[in-house]
Amino acid sequence: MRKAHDRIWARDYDGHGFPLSEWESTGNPYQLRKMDNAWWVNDEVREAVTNPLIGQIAAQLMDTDEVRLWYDQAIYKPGTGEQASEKSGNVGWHQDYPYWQCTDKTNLVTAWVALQDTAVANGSMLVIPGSHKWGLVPTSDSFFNQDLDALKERFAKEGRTWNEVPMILKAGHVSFHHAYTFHASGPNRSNDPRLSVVAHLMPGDTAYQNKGHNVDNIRLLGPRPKEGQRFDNSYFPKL
Ligand SMILES: O=C(O)CCC(=O)C(=O)O
Repeated sequence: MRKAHDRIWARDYDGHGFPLSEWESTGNPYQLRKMDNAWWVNDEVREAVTNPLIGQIAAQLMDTDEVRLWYDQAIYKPGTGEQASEKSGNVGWHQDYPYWQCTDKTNLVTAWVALQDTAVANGSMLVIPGSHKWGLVPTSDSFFNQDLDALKERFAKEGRTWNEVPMILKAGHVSFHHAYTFHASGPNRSNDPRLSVVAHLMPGDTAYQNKGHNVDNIRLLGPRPKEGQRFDNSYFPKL
C-alpha cells in the first residue's frame, strides 16, 4: 500500500482510466497531498477501499445490509521534521457531511486506514467523541482551513463537550468515524510522510437529493441527475 502511494504521486497509473483531478505540486514540500477516487487508477487502493471486512463493519455501524463506496482518498501528510511552526500539512477541524449534502442519508461513515504506526507526533487524526450527535454544524466544511486553534474557537461552543482524542493506530489498523464527527489532524513532526487511504462509505440505497451543496461525484450520475436517483452504478462499488 505504501508503494501504491508512491506510484499514485508519480502518476504511474493502473488500467486505462484517469482520475477526476491529478495531484499538482505547489512547490511547497510540506503541503498536504490528496487524491480523490484514487481507486480508479490504483489496484491496491481499489482492493483496500472495497474490502468486504471493512464493508461488514461499516454495515453494522450504519445499520444497513449493503454498503457502497462513496469515494476514497489517498492522503499524504509530509513530515516537517523540526519545522515546528509548519502548518501546511494540517487538516482543519471539520465534519464530512457538509460536503455530502447531495445525499439523502446522513449516516455515512469513513474508514481511515493507517499505513504506518500513527500517533500525535506524526499527525494522527484527532476526533471529538460525541460530536456526531451535534447534527450539521454551519460552516464546518473547513477541511482546508489549517488554523486548528481558530476552528476550535469557532466550534467549541457551550453545550458541546470538546474533548480531542487522537486516533493512535498501528500500521494496517482502521478507524471509523461518522459523517457528523468533528475531526482534524495537526503537523507531522516526524521525518517520514504519514500515509493513509480513506474509504468514504454509504448505505447501498443512498440516492441523490439536492440540499444545495454538490460534490464532483454528482457528475458520475450522468448529465442530468434526478432527485431519488441511486448512487448505484459502477463508480460506487459494493463492498
Ligand atoms: O487524514 C486526515 O488527517 C483527515 C482525513 C479526513 O478528513 C477524513 O478521513 O475524513
